[in-house]
Amino acid sequence: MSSSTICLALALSLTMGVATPQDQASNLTVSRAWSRATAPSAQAGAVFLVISNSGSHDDALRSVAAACADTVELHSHTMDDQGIMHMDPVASVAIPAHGAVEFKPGGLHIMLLGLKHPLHLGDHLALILHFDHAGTIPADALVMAPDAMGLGSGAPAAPGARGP
Ligand SMILES: [Cu+2]
Repeated sequence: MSSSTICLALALSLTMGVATPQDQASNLTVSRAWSRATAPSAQAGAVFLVISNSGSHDDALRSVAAACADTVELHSHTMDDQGIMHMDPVASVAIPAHGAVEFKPGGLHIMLLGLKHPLHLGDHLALILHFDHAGTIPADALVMAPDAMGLGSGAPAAPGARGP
């Protein structure tokens, strides 16, 4: 087998998200991925999701790729002294062992920059998440209404309806 053949095989397996020989891969679960519909002229969008780590090793989300955007960044939201929200790029997001991290409006989010087309209600966005240890994991984000606050609702969750 030539080295170029090996390269191609590796690239293909990475694309398909199966280049994860370690059993750590099965410890991460990406769920409840969603986004918001954008205005026709919008240049940016955001994706929210939940990453659970059932394993005993910490991992970290390093980057995300999305076919619908030129650039994808990991962002956090912080409030300054004046009560004004700011978005800040973060280099990676730690996914602690036996823990879960929720990306949600007003908090961590996956920022889509340079949208190639508007995001329409009901669209599905194909994402590929790259983790330090688990390798690549694909995700499918459902586009919700522009004012949606979570998957399956166009309104804020009812009081007491907290997830697990
Ligand atoms: Cu952002």
